[in-house]
Amino acid sequence: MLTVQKLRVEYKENPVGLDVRFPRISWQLQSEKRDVLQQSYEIEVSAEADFRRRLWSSGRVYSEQSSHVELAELMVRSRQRYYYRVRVWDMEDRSTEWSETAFWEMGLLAQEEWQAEWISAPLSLLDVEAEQCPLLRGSFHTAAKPLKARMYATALGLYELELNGSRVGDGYLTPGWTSYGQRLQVQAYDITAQIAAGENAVGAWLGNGWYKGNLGWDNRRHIFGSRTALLMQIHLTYEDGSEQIFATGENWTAAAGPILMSELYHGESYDARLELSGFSRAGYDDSRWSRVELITHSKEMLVAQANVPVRKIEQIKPLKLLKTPAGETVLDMGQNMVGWMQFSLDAPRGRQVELVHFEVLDRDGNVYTDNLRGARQKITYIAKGGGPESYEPRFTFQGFRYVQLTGFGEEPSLQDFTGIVLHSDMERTGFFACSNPLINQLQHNILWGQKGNFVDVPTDCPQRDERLGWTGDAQMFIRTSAYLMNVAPFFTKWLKDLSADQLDNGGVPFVIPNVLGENEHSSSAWGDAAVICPWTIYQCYGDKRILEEQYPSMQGWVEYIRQQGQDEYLWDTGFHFGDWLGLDAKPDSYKGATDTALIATAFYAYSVQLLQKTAGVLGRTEDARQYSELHSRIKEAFKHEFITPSGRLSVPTQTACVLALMFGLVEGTAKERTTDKLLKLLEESGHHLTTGFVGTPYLNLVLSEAGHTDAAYKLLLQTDYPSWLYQVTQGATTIWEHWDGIKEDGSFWSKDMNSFNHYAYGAIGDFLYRHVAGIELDEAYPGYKAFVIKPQPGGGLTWTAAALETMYGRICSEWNITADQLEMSVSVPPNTSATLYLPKADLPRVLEGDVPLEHAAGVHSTEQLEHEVKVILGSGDYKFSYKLGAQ
Ligand code: RAM
Repeated sequence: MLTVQKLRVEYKENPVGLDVRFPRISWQLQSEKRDVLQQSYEIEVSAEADFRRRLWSSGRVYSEQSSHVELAELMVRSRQRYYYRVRVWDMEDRSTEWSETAFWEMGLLAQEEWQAEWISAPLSLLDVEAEQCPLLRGSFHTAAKPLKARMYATALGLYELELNGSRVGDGYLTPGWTSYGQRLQVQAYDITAQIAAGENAVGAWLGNGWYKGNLGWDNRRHIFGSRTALLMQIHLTYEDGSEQIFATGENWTAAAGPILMSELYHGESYDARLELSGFSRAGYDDSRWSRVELITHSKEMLVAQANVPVRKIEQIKPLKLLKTPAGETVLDMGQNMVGWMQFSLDAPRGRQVELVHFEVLDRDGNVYTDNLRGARQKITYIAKGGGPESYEPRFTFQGFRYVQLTGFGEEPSLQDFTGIVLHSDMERTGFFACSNPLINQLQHNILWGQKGNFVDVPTDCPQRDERLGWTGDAQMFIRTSAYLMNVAPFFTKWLKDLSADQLDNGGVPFVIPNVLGENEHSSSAWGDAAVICPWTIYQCYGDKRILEEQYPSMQGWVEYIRQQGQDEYLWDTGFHFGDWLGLDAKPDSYKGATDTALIATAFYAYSVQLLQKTAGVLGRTEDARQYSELHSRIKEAFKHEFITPSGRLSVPTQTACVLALMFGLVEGTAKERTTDKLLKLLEESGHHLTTGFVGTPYLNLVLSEAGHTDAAYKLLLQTDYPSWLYQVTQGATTIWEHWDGIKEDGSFWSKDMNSFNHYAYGAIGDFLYRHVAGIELDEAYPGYKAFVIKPQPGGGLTWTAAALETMYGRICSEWNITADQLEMSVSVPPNTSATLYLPKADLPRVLEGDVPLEHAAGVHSTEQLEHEVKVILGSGDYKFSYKLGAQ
């Protein structure tokens, strides 16, 4: 039975509040059968769930497309809900039933629809010096219970809303972080169930967040603005079709709340004695509250939330309570996590407790907070007394494994503490395990690096006074991140901010949103995020729209580079971070030894190549032609500048070799010599890497692509410094910023740049999925419409099991070696096909189930290659087995 499943609009299940004018629909097929392809589809859209009246129908469309089908003919209306369903036909012309009905709902599409005004608490109410946070309140009357009620809200700063005493929505750190001057997100909430007939009340908490709070390492604040404010509007629709709007305005009231201080880096101070309980309930007496002030602030930059919300994703209970040699009381969460602590206590009124969050104990086992630099990561809570009470913060988050407790008494109970993990609620898509437990821990650490640093924007780290959207780090990790989770909405949003913050001359700020100022922009390998990120999302999700939307930004970046030097084809000017934190750096420098002109020119070539491909995909033939020519010239210039006439790469570092190979800048003899040089350099360093941020992500890939998988495994499996597994053997639960964050003698690399949760080196995840498990894209069929499975067993691994949830469904690749026998399980989702390479296989000896390979259903073709058998597969679940050949 063929069925249509998992209906999505703009990657989301039944979203409310979209502002995408031409929403795109995706679905998946499910079938027990093999070799299933979609021959045609039909989509129906209706304003009613029972499809009594159709608003639009696609008719039967003969196409295999089942993701991102754009509804280009539907004229969407503000606040309208659209129900839709899909059916498809297979190649035998059999149709499915209609899918279950799904829906999406538009948000407020026009600025004129906003009746709400920006409201703010009078500053005189607050201890401004201390950054006290205000509460706001408004109430309204409804004659009857509405049929439908929606709330649209945003803030300057962060907000949390309550309606009639309960929280609105389950998103945190709303409205999220964008380039606030140009883009400010609005969240939409279905509040129908929360609205009562009669009196209703709305309460709001406001916090500083990214808008107004501390950002960056030099203690800057008020970067986007100096005053928090709320904008909120409720639309009520009654049974008779009439409507009522209730919005923020002058009749709202304000008061100082119990939050005495709240900062992303520093934590929160909360005096529970100042709670105004019941303030968001009807009938609350706010006669002692003050009138709000109306703020003049534009509404032009309002946009709907594009990303998935930050939510509470999981809970962690502390592993143990430690008493440090210095006498400190410390909780060990067992995992370097990002979020906050929830705790309860039974204490007399006025008792103050404190929690200081930090990542590692020092070599003596004491509290260590130096690497947090200026970030205090501290929660202060003053009890109201009178029975057990509990608390968790609102407008901050911490990066930590340990929590130092003060004021909880000698023996606090572990029961009273829970770690709440917060991050953007991205669907988990990738799963990887193998026979080596250290690699599995590495994979775990990569995943947790992503969790902790995908809190609405891709950050470098989540703990110190930084946590910024470093473009380089994002670019290095994006491919790995797209294996682990669905990151398409996440990067769609962030790239819009990148475009928004890009300079007029095409330069790309070091961090997005840009909080470092006008002059901090355009390092090679960092700015290239403008091109690499959209291209990667396109490849991994088949999302052509992101290329359309980012094209001016991608092109802007390339054209910027073009203007930089004397020579249009070489980038040998300006500031670059270089191979950041490379181990071949000079003492006291963060910049690895690789010539920055080589790095810059190599990335220039790569970005131009991707831009050329993008132009091709978008049908911009003339651009494609021009960029292809530019690419050849850059390649020529690279050769002229960095390769000697006899084919030797003139910059003898691991990273230089890696980039030249990865970006196809060396050919023939030069390619051979560069590969040999890389192997030699590795040998000289005892099969250890010296690469930094720029070289590391590609190191293992180029080795295995050049046929030296054994060398790649050797690097992967090293357990002494410097290596991925060194940190694992040191007990890491996330990826470190430095190869030697903690040295063998237990001392630290440094105190000012030593994050223990920095995902950049986690880019090795790419190698695990792509080469160890072998799940690889077919560039010509983006989104895994067709893909490759080419596992490369080695490194003493006896089995690997990996899976990837794609737009079409789940791809699986599992291999298992026992004695001289290899077994492989492979899943190919319906409506896709795969090219499988069975390593060391002898065609006549390969079975699928108990049938000879060539006779198995779903197998389209087979071919014996020198070291492997190549199989073209239609959809289905397969089990291959064979005796390993001698090759
Ligand atoms: C550090 C960041 C980041 C890196 C830049 C260059 O401050 O942590 O990881 O990209 O520097």
